[in-house]
Amino acid sequence: MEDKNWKKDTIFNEPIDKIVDFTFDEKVADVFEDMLRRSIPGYGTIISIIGMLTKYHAKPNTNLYDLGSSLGAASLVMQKNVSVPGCKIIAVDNSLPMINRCREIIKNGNYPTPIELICADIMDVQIQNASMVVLNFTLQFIPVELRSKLIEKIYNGLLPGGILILSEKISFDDEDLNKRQIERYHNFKKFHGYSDLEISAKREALENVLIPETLDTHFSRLYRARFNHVDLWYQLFNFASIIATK
Ligand code: GEK
Repeated sequence: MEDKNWKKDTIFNEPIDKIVDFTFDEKVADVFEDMLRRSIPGYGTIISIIGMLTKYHAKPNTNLYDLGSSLGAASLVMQKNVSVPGCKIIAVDNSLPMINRCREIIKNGNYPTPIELICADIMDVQIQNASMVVLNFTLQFIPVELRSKLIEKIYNGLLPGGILILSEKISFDDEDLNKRQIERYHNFKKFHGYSDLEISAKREALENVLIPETLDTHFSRLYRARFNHVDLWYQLFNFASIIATK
């Protein structure tokens, strides 16, 4: 784990009478770097591989999308690694606190590829002329019945040979395996300083908001959308990332 001075996530540290559904508000945006690194196994690795993939897949004069961009970690690593001219990074999030903090974070970067920030629902954003699209732990927050529509829109907006990087929290059909992976994941969180109380409160708050699906469901949806290759490149416990190529 990197040793940075991020503000510590203590959002679920106190007993709360009634847990309300998780939202991406000001309080969350304020501690989000710390939260992601202590809550997503391998988050730092995934971000750095998004950078590596950018180097070899970004095509000149195309758009690179970061959908559900939060504080712009994926956008920034793409910006640093684009090695061709005429690209634009389009970062979209529907949380204004996230977009506002992201604007502060990206403002000092001195790179030739611009980042355009858009505060909008990713369901409403047009995808066009894209050589790369990143959905890094965002699809899981989209209502299940809208997910195929979004994946099809991304497919249509990608150029031939373009890639979608899809990272998700996943579930398993095998109940025992599912339980074991969740237990390992909770131990991961404990290992990184979250208490049992924080872990169970966060779990409850996310229950109606973050809906994980199995890898099979993701693969079928991506093939149905006509992606040529769907490759699992990363899995750690119940977190996974896929590269789908048009
Ligand atoms: C990262 N990708 O650091 N439209 C736009 N944004 C949305 C929507 C929507 N319909 N639903 C949720 N979001 C980032 C991490 S976090 C993952 C992504 C997590 C946004 C939401 O506001 C939040 O910023 C982001 O998706 C999910 O690489 O919190 O587990």
